[in-house]
Amino acid sequence: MKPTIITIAGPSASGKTLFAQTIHDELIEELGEGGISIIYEDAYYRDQSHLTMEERIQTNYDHPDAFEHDLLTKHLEKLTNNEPIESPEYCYKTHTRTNITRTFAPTKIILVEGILLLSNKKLREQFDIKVYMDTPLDICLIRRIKRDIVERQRSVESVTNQYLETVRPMYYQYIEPSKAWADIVVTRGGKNRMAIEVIKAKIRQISQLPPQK
Ligand code: UZR
Ligand code: MG
Repeated sequence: MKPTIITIAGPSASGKTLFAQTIHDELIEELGEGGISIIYEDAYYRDQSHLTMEERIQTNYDHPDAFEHDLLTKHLEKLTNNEPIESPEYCYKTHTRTNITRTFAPTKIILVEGILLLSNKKLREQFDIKVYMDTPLDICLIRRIKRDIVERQRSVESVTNQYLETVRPMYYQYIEPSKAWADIVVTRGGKNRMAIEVIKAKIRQISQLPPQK
């Protein structure tokens, strides 16, 4: 059977990771070995090892060009053909790819989450189901300040500067318009229980598991 690829796109700190992780964790036992996995668009930020730290800090990480979408497209094509990939790893501290890659075997269901996945035509063609997290931007900003300080070692100053310089403008230029490509638009964030259940039910149906109440 060909893997089914489900994308979860939407603004930074909108709850994409939580949404994907929750679906994954709640289905992993039922689907068993090789059943479901997650790919992160973040892992496909470009290798910047040839740039100085100063240059790397100047990169606009909210622009489609910051990602190696061609590589991700190639990888999704391979997975669709049931072939394994060597998945890259990105380091937020050094702003570049690490030299570690992981062998990633195809699973029946593949969730792909990231901010700009619906902005790229070739990528869109790879997705069987397209979900967009339509969390209000002010909620995203609050979540992002908290998250980046705790998990990505940033200051309030650096998060708010980034927000004004790139996160907000690129949201209006690329992310928000990409919502038009979505099949399903999720409101209120990654804890939207009914949205989680709807996607889970669809996955059960695709995987030919009995429906649950
Ligand atoms: P999510 N990002 C960084 O801050 N540094 C990097 O080296 C690479 C990415 C941020 C990026 C984007 N932008 O908003 C966010 N900025 O990671 C996407 N500025 O990740 O969807 O998990 O929020
Ligand atoms: Mg995330």
